[in-house]
Amino acid sequence: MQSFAPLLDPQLMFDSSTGLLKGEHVISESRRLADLAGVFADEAARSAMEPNTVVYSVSSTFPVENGKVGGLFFGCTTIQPGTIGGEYFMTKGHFHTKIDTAEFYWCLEGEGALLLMNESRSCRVERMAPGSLHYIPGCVAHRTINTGEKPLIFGACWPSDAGHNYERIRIHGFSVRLVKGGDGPVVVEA
Ligand code: S6P
Ligand code: ZN
Repeated sequence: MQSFAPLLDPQLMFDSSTGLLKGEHVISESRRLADLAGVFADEAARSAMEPNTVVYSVSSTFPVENGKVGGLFFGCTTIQPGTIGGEYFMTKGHFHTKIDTAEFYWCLEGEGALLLMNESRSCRVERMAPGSLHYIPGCVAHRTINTGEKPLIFGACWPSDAGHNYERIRIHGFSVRLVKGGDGPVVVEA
């Protein structure tokens, strides 16, 4: 019988115990309260909290050069549970620099919400739960929010030429926010 090369181990693994990717070309970084000035409505509450508190971590693999057309990047984000002045822990949120590039999010663990906002500042909020798959069209800003009591973990896949434009959200924000109500998350005008 002809013999073939043995099966190779996968180049990347998701470690559900840590929420991190493991393998080559993986970079992990955390966003702490100190990095999130101006993100939450209640800035006084944010600055009164322990600045080293990790709000979210992102573990991403960049198998091709950033900006290259035709490749894909993949990242796993873990957002810790918590609130600041009644507003849930969340990501900064961004448009893509190449604004018409899309992205997929796939929720792995926890409970949360995906806030989507188009260029006319019209918003839609999708519930995230294990298994929920979210298509983020081009020209739509996206932010994720942990509305649960446990870490929210999701995978994301986006084009390697998309880039991230944080400045537009830093200046203008999203037009809505998610706050903790008596019966769960409530969408309020920002
Ligand atoms: C990248 C993708 C995610 C986010 C991550 C953190 O296009 O949307 O990996 O980078 O969830 O959010 P943010 O808004 O701080 O980049
Ligand atoms: Zn994105």
